[in-house]
Amino acid sequence: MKMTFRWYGSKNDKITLAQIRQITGVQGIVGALYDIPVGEVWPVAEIMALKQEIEAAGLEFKTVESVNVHEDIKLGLPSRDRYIANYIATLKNLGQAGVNVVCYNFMPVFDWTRTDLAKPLPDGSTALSFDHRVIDGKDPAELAQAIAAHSNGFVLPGWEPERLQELQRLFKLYEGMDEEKLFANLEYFLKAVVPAAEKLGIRMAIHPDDPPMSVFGLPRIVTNLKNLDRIVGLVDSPSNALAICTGSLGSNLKNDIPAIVRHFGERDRLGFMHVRNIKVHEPWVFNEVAHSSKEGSLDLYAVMKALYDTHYQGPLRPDHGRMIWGEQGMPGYGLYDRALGANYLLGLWDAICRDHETGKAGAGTCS
Ligand SMILES: [Mn+2]
Repeated sequence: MKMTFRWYGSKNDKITLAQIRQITGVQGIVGALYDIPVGEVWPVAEIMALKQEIEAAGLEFKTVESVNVHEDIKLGLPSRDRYIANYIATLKNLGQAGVNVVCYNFMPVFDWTRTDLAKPLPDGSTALSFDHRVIDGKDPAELAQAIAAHSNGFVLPGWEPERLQELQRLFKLYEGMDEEKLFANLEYFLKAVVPAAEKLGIRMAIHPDDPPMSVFGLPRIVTNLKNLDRIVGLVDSPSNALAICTGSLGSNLKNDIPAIVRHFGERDRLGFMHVRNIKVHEPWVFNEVAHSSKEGSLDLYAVMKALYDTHYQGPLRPDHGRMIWGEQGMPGYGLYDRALGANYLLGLWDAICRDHETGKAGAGTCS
């Protein structure tokens, strides 16, 4: 397991690489080019510049999150072939820079969805939260306004004001789209992209839908063990891998996260791990919490032990954190709580690895 930290680049992120370098145990940056429109090729010079900037700070750059999938690919429109060719060109450029994990998602229209970006917790911190009752009966534009009212000017990815005007057009295009059609479009994409990724030594890692449920009537398929199994079966290659996000999948308590990690770890289909905790109050009512297992509904020790037992050696990041100590910044992506989260997970890992040295942890891999 390699501890990594997501960074939005010197133009967009007020957290610096120098600060991240001082989080004990963090080895790598999870980065992306944020200024390239979805569907366009990432220029190799810009990728190299990002890599050099990260490496100059004493960190590695091997994991990209995300190369987003153009909506036409998810919709299965004839124009998808051009966007798939661009996607493969981007993978080639990333491969040249030594990137070996590319995270992506396949959620129609929206990326992750929350109904409150700054829900106050009892300790005075704030966290992202979701309550299906806020969404029920609302259209996306109404919800976007409601969220923007208490989000310090931040918007959810995919909910940018200029994009909301496009929503009507997109929703119209998705009319008649069901899970089976979306699966078929994912299959078409993977059959084109995975062989190219395999040649480049890149693992494609699909992120679960967040939350793993249909929102606004749009289908979602990256939701549970059965569907994840189906996805890795669409193309039989270690480059057709998963980014298991404990907080995304875990918001449905029917998903047994340590068992899911074990299942795909044993099959060598884990490409990337997002490890964080959430507190589920009732179905589809949850908020994010500190990483500690005692704080939430998920057993993160069991997750880390499953990674050890299945010899996971890929990247892992603490994913979202709360906003604590008065920090102002991008919801979910402050410095302090993610740093605490990384070190909580590293503490669990160190304890497992101490047992490994004395033979008490059973067979597993600690590197
Ligand atoms: Mn995640």
